[in-house]
Amino acid sequence: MHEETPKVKIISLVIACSASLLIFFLLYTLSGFQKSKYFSDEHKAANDYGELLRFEVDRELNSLLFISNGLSSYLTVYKDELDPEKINEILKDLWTKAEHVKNLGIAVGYKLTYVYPLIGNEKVIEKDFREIPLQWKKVKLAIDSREGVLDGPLNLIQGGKGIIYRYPVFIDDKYWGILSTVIDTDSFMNSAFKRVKDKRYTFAIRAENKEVFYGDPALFKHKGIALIQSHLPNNKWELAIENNDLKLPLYFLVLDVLIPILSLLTGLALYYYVKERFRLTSHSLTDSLTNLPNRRYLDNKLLEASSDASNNQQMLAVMLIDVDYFKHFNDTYGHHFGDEVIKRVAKLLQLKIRNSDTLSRMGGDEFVMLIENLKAEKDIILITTKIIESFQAEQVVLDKNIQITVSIGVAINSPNENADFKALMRNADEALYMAKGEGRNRFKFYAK
Ligand code: GH3
Ligand code: MG
Repeated sequence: MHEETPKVKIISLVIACSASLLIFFLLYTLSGFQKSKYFSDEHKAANDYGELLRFEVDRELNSLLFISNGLSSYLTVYKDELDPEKINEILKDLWTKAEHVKNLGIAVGYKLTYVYPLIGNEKVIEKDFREIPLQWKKVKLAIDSREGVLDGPLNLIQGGKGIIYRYPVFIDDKYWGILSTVIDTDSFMNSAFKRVKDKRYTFAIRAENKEVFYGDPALFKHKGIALIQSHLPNNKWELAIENNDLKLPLYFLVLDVLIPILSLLTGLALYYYVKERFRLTSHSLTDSLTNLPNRRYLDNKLLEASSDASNNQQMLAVMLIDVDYFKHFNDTYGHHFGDEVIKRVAKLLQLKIRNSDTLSRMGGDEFVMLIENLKAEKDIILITTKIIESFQAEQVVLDKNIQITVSIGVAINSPNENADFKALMRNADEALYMAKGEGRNRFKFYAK
């Protein structure tokens, strides 16, 4: 394993990309969740405001509806002594006290008999409701249902717009007539909402026939508006409320930009971090000159191998291989040349190992070959002979023909004794010393 192999790059890239994407989706989902919470809170605020408006409409209307109740009671109680003058007096009194009322009318049967004030309303006097198709429907509904009916806003016969409250009067269970309270739409609306005006909201109201009579009709087509229904006597109005503050706060926009940047930066940092980790781990166990396992790796491996050998009663061999007169290469051709010689030695030794063997560089010109599960001593003789032989041919290193030889010290752990890797290393070193002493370019077995 060496630094910056394509494999390491790909693994680092995959880890970094996955983490980057994960962070992106996580942050994106979180921010989306926050956004929808923000919108839902704002929408709820608009809804609450709508409820307040509806309450104000109901409140303002109730006081007007009671006029009819009172008048109806009067007519029922004094049914036998009704006189036009008294009725007009009562209408005047009620009209003076009431706010937003354009006029009050009483139809005896179906014809409007009394109207107060008369001035400006002369046109309607003596009108028969059955001959006013636009109004008859609601008048009939009031009579049939025996309940008050709110009609409008609608165009009035006498001109202008108004909301009309019709209240049927039944005396002795027989239809007697109808009371009309004509309400000035603008005055009513302005009064109803004067206490609850709020610049943060825009609203509009439409009647049952979908005609918008208050506010901007386009509001009903806007997205994200709150819709509230106001239930009136036999009528329904619909309120559309828009939250003017419903603009995404700046920090959401900043987040939209920051999230991809943050995810990318995390990915990038992770890429270099993972690559560095790979480099460090591979470095800590690998010799950087030859890419062979280093002494640290070997120490662990020896520990493992000697315990395996003891447990399974197997033979274990340690070969210490040292280049002969290596200093000479350094001294003659320089340190760099010496390095190339070490690399060549590593390569030649690598050709001689099996998959189950471990070749490592101890440092300097010294290598260790660990041979596990050795079947017989003669096998090791075969390997060492082959190694010595492989160095007999001249080598070309950096355009120089040189002769490299090695000396080998071998220590074997027999299957019936507990393997002690420290002792093995010591013995192999002793054997190597002997090989050197006997003239080099040879192998020596440790003998007790
Ligand atoms: P001997 O036959 O007794 O082994 O003689 P030698 O000259 O090989 O002596 P020895 O093994 O003791 O010397 C190893 C030398 O290798 C000592 C040191 O200067 C040199 N050396 C150690 N590490 C490196 C290295 O990484 N590169 C190079 N070029 N030289 C190194
Ligand atoms: Mg040497």
